[in-house]
Amino acid sequence: MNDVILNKQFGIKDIVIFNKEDNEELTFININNTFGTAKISLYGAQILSYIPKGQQDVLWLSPKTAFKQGKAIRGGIPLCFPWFGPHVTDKTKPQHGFARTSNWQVQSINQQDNGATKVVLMLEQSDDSLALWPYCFNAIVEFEIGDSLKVSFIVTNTDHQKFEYSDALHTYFNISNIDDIKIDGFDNATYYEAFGNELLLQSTFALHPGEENNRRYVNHTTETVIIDPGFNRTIHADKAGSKVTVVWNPGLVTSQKIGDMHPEGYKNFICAEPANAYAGVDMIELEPGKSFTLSTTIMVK
Ligand code: TA6
Repeated sequence: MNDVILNKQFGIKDIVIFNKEDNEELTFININNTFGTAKISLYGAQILSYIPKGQQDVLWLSPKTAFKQGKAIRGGIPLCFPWFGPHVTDKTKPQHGFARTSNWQVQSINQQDNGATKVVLMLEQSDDSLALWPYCFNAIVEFEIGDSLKVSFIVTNTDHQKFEYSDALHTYFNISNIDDIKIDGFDNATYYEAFGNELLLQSTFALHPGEENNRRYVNHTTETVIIDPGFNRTIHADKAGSKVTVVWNPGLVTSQKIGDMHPEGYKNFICAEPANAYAGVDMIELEPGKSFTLSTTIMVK
């Protein structure tokens, strides 16, 4: 994508700048407004950084991520669509769907009256997507960069038949140390362990230090709160249009198997993911012409 043309069409002087940095393959939108800075990749429609003024980054990005077409970017908020995790019947299809490895178009970028910046990106079916998922769709991601970060993912069925899909905002939160944080918002919540089938109940939230934590909380429609004394902050991640929250941290053993992060990288993030993602239980069903929105609003206090 040509960043010179994008800057002419959508750039906003001193606030919104497109560049390729030293990367030939991907194009990024850099935002610098009164509330802070942010960086969004057109590849994947993925926000990689959101730094409210005076803060550490709210999002974690792996220093080892490849930034290459065909490979998902490790960090920020990858978008999982139209399925979550491995494809249910065909394991050769890409994990977490194709949205995060597609090139999205810019639809609009505007400054809001309150000084926030709104970026709207779009994706529709292509020969590649139809080969993986045989439906016509229109997908929009709206990012609002202000005193909070709001991300909305809107899918419209533009086909003549109904379809089902899963989605998730696979958010990597930047934390000071996995051993020191606390997570609120899951007391007495029911969950499935990873891809297991047994529904379990937890009284209070406890991460297992150093081990992989991978839980899918079902019927969970409320906010996730990350209390981080090391960064002297609490992150509130509210959501709408989602009945599942996935909480994931790979721990040391799994991290060592993930090529695009440092083995110790797991210490510095926790994924808390608003989702609609449980095959047969929690899918979104859309009739032709209908739309559905999944969104999250992230605020640091
Ligand atoms: O959200 C948890 C999860 O589904 C885990 O099972 C783990 O595989 C993670 O996502 C990351 O997936 P990725 O394909 O990005 O390596």
